[in-house]
Amino acid sequence: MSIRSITVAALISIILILAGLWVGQNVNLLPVAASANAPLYDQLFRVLLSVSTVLFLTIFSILIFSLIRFRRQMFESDDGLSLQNNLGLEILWTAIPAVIILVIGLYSYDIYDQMGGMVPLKKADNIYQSGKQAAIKGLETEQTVLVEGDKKPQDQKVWGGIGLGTISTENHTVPIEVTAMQFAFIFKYPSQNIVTGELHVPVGRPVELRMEAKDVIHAFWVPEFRLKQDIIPGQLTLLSFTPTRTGTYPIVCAELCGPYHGGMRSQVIVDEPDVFDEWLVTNTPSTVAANSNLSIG
Ligand SMILES: [Cu+2]
Repeated sequence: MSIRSITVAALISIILILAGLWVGQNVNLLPVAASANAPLYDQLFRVLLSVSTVLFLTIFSILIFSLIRFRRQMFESDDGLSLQNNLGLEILWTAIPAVIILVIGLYSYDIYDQMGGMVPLKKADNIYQSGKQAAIKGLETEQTVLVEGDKKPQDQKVWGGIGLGTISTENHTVPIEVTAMQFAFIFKYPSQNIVTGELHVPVGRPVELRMEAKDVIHAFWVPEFRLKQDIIPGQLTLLSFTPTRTGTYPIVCAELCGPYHGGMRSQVIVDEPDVFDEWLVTNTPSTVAANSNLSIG
């Protein structure tokens, strides 16, 4: 190889990598990010998009260049050169994808781990249960706490389970029980005894979903939260998130669960904490409200 062709190859590589980085940073294919978990996911997505862009441009440039440069010339009828075996080239085109896949695999694992995906379900459920107890207790003792002033209980829990990795421990969690069935999601606020078809959550406060299915496998997916978790009959699953942006976002069933799967949708309404508290109070059944009409925060 001549110095000239090495220089040209190096220049083209630099341009391709810069183009990949530019696309990764500037092309946004994702919906708005509305949970504390989202930036982690988006970071991974940007890296994947950059790598894919470089590969796409490289492969298609070589393909199109070869189609034009090595095309059959007019009046040319004999076979092309018989070229076989280039060990160096074969090692190169095996090694490069192997390294790329290894790096992407390790990086994805790291992101999944940071999201709390590697924490065993049992441990995550213990966390949910203590959060639920705290919420119910909070309901009973809210008045006492108010009298005592701003003595905020310190939360020292260890977080786990999908989504839990990005949850802050400063606030009380909002425990919610989710039941999935053909073809609806039902949300229950255990401390308030509210049952509803659409999910209401406060912005900035950690939410924990404890999910079970009545019939077949479903999946709870909110694209704006960048989180998805299966809901399985007879097998409890958990999902945690902290909403960071008020608004109404779609909840989509992401597991083919029957003929009306495509219609299995709901919405999550992320409210300011005071609006959410008001919603809780307004919707608490009268028997519970008689005991206390205060929020689970
Ligand atoms: Cu479903």
